[in-house]
Amino acid sequence: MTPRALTNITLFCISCSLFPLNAETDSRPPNFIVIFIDDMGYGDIGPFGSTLNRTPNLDRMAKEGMRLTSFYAAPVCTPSRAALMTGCYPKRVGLMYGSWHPVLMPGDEHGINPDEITIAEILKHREYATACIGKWHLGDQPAFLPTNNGFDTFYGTPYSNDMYPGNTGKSRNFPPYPLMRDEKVIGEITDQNTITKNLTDQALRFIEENQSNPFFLYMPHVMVHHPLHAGQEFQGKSSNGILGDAIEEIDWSVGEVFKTLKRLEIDNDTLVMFTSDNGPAAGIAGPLRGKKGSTFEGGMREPCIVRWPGRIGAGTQTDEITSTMDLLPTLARLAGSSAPSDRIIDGHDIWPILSDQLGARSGYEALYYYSRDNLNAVRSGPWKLHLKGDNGKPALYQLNNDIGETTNLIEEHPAIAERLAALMENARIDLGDGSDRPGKNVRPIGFWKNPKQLIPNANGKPVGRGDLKIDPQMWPTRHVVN
Ligand SMILES: [Ca+2]
Repeated sequence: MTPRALTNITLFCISCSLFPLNAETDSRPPNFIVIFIDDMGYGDIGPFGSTLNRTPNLDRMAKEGMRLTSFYAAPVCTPSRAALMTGCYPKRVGLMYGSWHPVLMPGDEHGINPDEITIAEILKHREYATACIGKWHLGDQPAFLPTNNGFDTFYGTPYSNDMYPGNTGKSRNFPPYPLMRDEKVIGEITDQNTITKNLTDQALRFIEENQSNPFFLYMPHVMVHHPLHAGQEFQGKSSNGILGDAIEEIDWSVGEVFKTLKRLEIDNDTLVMFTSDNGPAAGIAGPLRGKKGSTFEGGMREPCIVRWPGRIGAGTQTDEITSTMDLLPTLARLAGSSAPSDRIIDGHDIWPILSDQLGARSGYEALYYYSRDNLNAVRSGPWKLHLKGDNGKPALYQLNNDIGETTNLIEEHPAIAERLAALMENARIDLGDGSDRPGKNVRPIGFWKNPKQLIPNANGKPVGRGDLKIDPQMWPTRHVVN
């Protein structure tokens, strides 16, 4: 951690101590478990209407907790994880893109700026034990790894499971797929069939070891990103091919987490959130239009369930606009802390919504849909203006009546379209749009000089960069870490 980041944390922790703990956190602040699935769609699990995949543990979780039906992430992996960790739009923290690919690649010179304050850092300063068990994907150089960004421990993979030697598409020349503990490569993953089970075992062990102190377990599963795999007990068991097998194994994993919490009698002390990092790649978005990578709803609206017995009403749901960016301010508040006040945080404390307080409303006057560095759409209340709607032309959708974005109402409601267009202009000034509109409130991305792959390629050549041309102007400022 850099001295500047330490100072920032010290400053806001001094300020937290001026405030008494919330009633919610009276004696012991709650544990937090965030289960973040890769590439799972809005329609891929039972509580969100799937009849293809059997998800009994998630069905029960939804019956015992709250379903969030307008919960948003970013359209692809790296930006989505950046938003969750920092409480900010990926564009604000420079992570809307990898250096030469839509996401960070092995040995990328970019990563999360260590000066950003992550949710793990905030909880660490409230004496939480913190672990990241699964796929990180916010940079694989030393300063960018979880253990330098608020996590006591990291077990898992630094980036996506399709970045392995067998995937030769576009002459990528990927090195072996690393398995890491903290900052060390402890092996190469050659058999992805065991990955969900392995991560689950590690997570259960962490819960067990930290049962008597507050903990934050961030569990970004490697599945169900392609190549899809499932453990032997799940292979061929679903009616939906290998995707169904992999989803049913994820559901099993969720069930094991709850079993462990109950056995250790900390179920009532633990808030568990389950969601996905972007729309479906292989799965389905249910009633939504578009899939992974899209700024239609299917690319960014996620299935989301939050459960905390006795604190969050059983069988409740909300359609208020919420997002991965809300985790940081919400978990910080529940832990008796608060979001940093020395910088812009885009997320909102959604505890009033989760606890079903009368009249609790979304904090988003506008929610922005970025694809890479391009501002494509905005949502305000039920209305969404998509600049690249039908036939690539601007379209206005009323999502409460038309969740599938089928009917363009721009002719019927010009004043609403104009109001939303003005909101988009605010975002262009603040966050930017394309390389000619850099945005006045974007912060530097982390930059590591002369990055090294965690495992060199056997043929001695680096990872292939493909043919994507990216304008370096996209990052107006960089924080050189080394
Ligand atoms: Ca993903």
